[in-house]
Amino acid sequence: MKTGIIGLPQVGKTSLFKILTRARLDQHSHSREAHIGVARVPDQRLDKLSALYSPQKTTYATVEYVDVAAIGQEALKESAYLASLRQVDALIHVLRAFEEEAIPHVGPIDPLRDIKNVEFDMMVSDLTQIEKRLERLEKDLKKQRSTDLEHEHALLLRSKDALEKEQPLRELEMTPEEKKLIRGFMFLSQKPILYALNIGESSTLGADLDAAATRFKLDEVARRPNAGATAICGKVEAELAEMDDEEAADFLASYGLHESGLVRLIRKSYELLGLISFFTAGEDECRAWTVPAGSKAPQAAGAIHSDLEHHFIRAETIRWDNLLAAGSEAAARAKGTLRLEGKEYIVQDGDVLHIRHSG
Ligand SMILES: Nc1nc2c(ncn2[C@@H]2O[C@H](COP(=O)(O)OP(=O)(O)OP(=O)(O)O)[C@@H](O)[C@H]2O)c(=O)[nH]1
Ligand SMILES: [Mg+2]
Repeated sequence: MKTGIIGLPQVGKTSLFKILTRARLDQHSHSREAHIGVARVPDQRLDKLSALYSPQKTTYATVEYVDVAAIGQEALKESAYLASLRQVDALIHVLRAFEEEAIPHVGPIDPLRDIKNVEFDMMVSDLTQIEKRLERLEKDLKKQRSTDLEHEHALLLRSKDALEKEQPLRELEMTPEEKKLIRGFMFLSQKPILYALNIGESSTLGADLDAAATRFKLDEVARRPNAGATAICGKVEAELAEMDDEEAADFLASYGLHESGLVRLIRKSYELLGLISFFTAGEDECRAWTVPAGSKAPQAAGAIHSDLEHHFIRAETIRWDNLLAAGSEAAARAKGTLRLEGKEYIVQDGDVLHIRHSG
């Protein structure tokens, strides 16, 4: 699962990517080639489990980010650019919301205008692709009727209709079969999107971050299907990235923050991908595992090891906070908060699982 970092020129995409992934990039590289990096998903639940077990190793979930070059009508006509953008599963749209004379921007600071413009360009790109495909399909359908082709044709017409009304495809309701039918097109406007306001530094940053979406009028777009909004301050995050944990905590407190905007952004982009975490806890390792929301217990077991999925019998299951409250698995079993779940159990975010298997 990859999340692409997109946005207009010079809005802070690469800065955000570097802080997210702690990657060192060549400052002068301006190639269209995308940079890929991995970020750890911070998780206080896992930290607390680790404090209980003192394992040799603590392993966090991860998300992959891709820093794609600035988006625009011209870039979207380049096949290499389009290809790297289409490949991602979700988008973070970085929006210029900081004031800085020295760094040019297209007109005054107006994130909602930027959202609309970038959205429009992505929809035009999808529409072009749909029109090309429809032309072919209609030729083929004249030669030979087939239900598959007819379904595709109907769905593409519906998509075209939406796009012509300036409705991105992520807002269109589709059955899982329909989604599968058009998955191959990797439409840009179909990808879930997180709007990330890059706001300026201030002494009241905590309150400013919380108020940013409303201040910049993003509440409405953030409520739409498969969309969300968050705010960060790239400048402060860059400074935080250089500090050790204690220093960072003091620094955050001085801004009235208890967690960095970056932590929130990572968590939101993880949710946007439709992912949840479950844990395994023991003295060797405490670990967060990633599965799509709605996964059943054997599928979760399979995330750990495919053998565990094939030989799955049951999962000893307890919510992370109930385990902490009990103090140990044995105590939880005695209290009755540790349950045995079978093959149909839908794993919940924050479950601690112990897989029983016959392998
Ligand atoms: N004041 C301020 N400057 C920032 C912030 N974030 C980034 N910048 C500056 O903005 C300039 C562009 O930052 P980049 O991260 O390279 O932006 P980009 O979106 O990757 O730019 P392109 O890839 O060229 O489109 C740099 O000079 C950064 O130092 C911020 O939060 N506040
Ligand atoms: Mg860049």
